[in-house]
Amino acid sequence: QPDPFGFIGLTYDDVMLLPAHTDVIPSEADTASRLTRRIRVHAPLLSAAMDTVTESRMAIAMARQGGLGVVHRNLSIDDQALQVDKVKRSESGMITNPVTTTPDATVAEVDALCGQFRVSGLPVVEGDGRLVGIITNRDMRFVSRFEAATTRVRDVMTPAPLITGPVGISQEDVLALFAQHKIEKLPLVDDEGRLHGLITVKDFDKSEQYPNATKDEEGRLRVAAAIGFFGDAWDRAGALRDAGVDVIVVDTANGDSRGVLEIIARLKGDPAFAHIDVIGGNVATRSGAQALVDAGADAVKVGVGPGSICTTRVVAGVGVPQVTAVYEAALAARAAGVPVIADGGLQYSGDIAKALVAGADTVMLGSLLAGTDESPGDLIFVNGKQFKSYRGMGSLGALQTRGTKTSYSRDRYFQADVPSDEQLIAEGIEGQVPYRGPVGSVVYQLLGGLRQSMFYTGARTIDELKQRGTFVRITAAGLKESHPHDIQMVVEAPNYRR
Ligand code: RVP
Repeated sequence: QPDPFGFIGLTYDDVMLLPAHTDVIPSEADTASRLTRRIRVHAPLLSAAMDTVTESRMAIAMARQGGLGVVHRNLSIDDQALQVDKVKRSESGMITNPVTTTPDATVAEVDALCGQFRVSGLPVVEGDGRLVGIITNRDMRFVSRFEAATTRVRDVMTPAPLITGPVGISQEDVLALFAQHKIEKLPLVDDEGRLHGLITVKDFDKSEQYPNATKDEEGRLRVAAAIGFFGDAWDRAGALRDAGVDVIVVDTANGDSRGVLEIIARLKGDPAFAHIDVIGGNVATRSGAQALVDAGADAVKVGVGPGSICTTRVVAGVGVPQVTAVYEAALAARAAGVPVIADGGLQYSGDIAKALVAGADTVMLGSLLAGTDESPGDLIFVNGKQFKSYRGMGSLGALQTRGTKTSYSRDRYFQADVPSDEQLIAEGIEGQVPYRGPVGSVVYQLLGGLRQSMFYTGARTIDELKQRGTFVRITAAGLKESHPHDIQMVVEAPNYRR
């Protein structure tokens, strides 16, 4: 590089979007965008693969809102696959592989399964898969907790013959059966009476409630999950595939490295993974993005050091301010038709449009979502105010072995070989963020902010925003002017916190 200091890195607070002539009002703006080569989303938002951000509850909420959740990998393979499974079963046109019970199971066991999968009842099948009854809340209501451990399903279930439908039944016929028989669950059976699926009234209601949800061809919510490249990563990918994952994210702090590129190429070359899109990351340069594209990635994730909990830029002195990183990466990715994900560093809704204009197609959020009801972890009370824990996956807490579980975030920072906890080099911190209520209202504000950006720049679609959007660089004085100033805030705004 002839003049290393001529190349300036800019981030969100260094730039603003220029207003432009507009014929669009915010409510007309369409926020749909490309997530990967094959998948589109109505909301260009992903929840981060972090153990204080995304497990099944967050992934379900994000997909319902039109975005996508990436289940973190600081879990055993089985636990992570279970999280994916929960999302795939949560809401669908038809549940193809419903959780079932047997006549000999106890009511207590059914109760536990219902809690685990957040369902209100289970079909009852014999060993050969024949449907012999159904057990729901209604059947269990009068079994006391004391009796539940000894009461058998066969004694309280609603026994066959039940109202059932044939495999391949139409939506209209399903609705007619629900209405005619006042039932809430319709098991689908074949000619021999074997269970092949289940349709619930709740899922029909949800489809109306969340028309923009991110769904697969079968009407199930989509979900992504993170893997590494080291140790049992290949087994993890297989288990996630078997659980029905839609997208695998090869999730590391330095995507332009041999192990990462190899596992992406291997996944893309294996017919058993042909239906799954693979996201690679993270990178922060044009050549890094090119390497991921060449390895076959279906989307490139960008961000080295912008995260609110990240200390990579101070510990290692490495990184690129995020707007420049996204811009540079997009130069390589766009030419190949590969979408870009801007990961980390977003503080306000306005940063979403800045990321998209810089070259991203979607953004990934950690701190903005960590304070919601759907993130893992309990509320913390400090001086009467409510918070939730949020920590970097490179923080000591996340890197250290927890209980009997190995910490998988070590290989995210290429420290899988470090023999003891004392020798770990952290690249993140642990903290807490203000409680923000349900994800639905946070996403509403974020998308609302994005629609305002689209109105100000005259963009009806995200494509138009990316084409029309232009930046102006600002100074520290400009940034100060941008925020509320010379006033003491007395009322909290839903979309602004200092
Ligand atoms: P933020 O939204 O600014 O909180 O950033 C979230 C992102 O930060 C994650 O998606 C991930 O890329 C990155 N991260 C996670 N852990 C760490 C770390 O410990 N350094 N960084």
